[in-house]
Amino acid sequence: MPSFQNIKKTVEKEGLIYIGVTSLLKPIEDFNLFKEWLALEFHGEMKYLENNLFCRENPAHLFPNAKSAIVFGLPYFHDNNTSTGGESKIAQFAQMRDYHQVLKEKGKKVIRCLKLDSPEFESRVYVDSAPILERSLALLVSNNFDCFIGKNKCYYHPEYGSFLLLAEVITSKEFLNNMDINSKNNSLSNPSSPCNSCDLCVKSCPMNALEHGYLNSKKCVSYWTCEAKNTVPIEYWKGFSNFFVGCDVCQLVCPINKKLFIQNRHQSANITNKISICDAATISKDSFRNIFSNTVIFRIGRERLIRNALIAMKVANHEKLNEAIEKNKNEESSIIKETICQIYDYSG
Ligand code: B12
Ligand code: SF4
Ligand code: SF4
Repeated sequence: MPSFQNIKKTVEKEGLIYIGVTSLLKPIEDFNLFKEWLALEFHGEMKYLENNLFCRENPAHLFPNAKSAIVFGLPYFHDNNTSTGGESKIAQFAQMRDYHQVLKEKGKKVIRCLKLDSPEFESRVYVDSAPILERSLALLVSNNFDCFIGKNKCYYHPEYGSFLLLAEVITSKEFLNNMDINSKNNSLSNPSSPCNSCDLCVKSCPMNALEHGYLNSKKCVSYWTCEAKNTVPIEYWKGFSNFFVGCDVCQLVCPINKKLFIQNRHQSANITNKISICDAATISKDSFRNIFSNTVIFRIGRERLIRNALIAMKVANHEKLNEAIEKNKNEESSIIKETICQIYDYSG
């Protein structure tokens, strides 16, 4: 039987952070928060989030006999230039090898470790796209840590802050459940929560997207730059002044993260795509493939990268904007064409 120590060792050998393990006997209590968020329509066009709610309520429904979850994280803070002033940037999760690939590969090694002693059990690794409330699951297994959900809605680990990408192995193996979310002391109402005397993230969000205790995706720069499939309504453009792929503002301003940045830098060897907005706005198909094929930006696609970069250039009154528009004149993409039309309508 694999001991917790063996699993933890395998996770750590892969450069990951072991967060914990839990049995899936009970539904996830935060599911109510998720339902409220959907009811407020804060998910915007991400309609897929309405599907498979029964799995979000309890990952035990992901496959027959799923019994336990092992949760781990990939620390990824690497940019000590935390200033968000100056030229618009790419958020840190998009500056490294696609974390879905990294965590899937490493998760499979955790499964191999499980299989060594218990080959009869079925185990699957999930990152991001499955119907799992990953932050809630991480919080649920973090019973012994001083972990919490910040007002910026991110999951915080005491040593790595919020710059930690999450993944989980769900397995039919049963572990003894010693986790009880009700007995925990990590909610925002906890008198010792670091967020009680702070609301820097809420105040610093360029679009006031953190509202009613939730994140309203329809206002969030990360949503518009990474998820929006078509053109971006002009009213949301001003948020592109700090980031044009993803957004790290509400994490970078956080004093807890700032304290940890001094000690920890990760993933520096994997940075593949430092690129200026101007180069992004005029990128060729070949360069796009060469530079981004292993990053999350490849999922976003060239058209939307150009869309975002043109918007960021317009908002910044960039001196090379006309040059970039000229270079895109013959682009067939309707998103790029329509964005250029919007640029002429934009008055700031
Ligand atoms: C949809 C989505 C988005 C949307 C919506 C984000 C949001 N806050 O909901 C958009 C596109 C805006 C987005 C942006 C980002 N995302 Co995103 N996203 C997701 C996804 C796919 C689902 C999230 C979801 O269910 N949202 C619904 C709302 C209701 O959930 P929530 O706000 O996270 O709150 C949940 C818990 O935190 C808890 N909760 C909330 N408040 C409170 C309060 C208390 C007191 C307690 C106890 C619990 C609690 O209950 C809720 C229900 O589970 C997850 C992957 C996954 N499958 O979980 C990644 C995920 C949340 N994203 C992630 C990342 C890295 C980002 C970005 C940093 C990327 C970037 N740099 O641009 C930003 C951060 C924005 C932010 N401040 O949250 C990571 C977060 C890691 C972490 N340490 O928290 C995840 C987990 C992906 C991963 N596998 O690592 N994302
Ligand atoms: S900035 Fe302040 S309120 Fe926001 S998550 Fe960090 S400590 Fe909490
Ligand atoms: S990711 Fe950016 S836009 Fe979204 S809530 Fe945080 S600061 Fe606001």
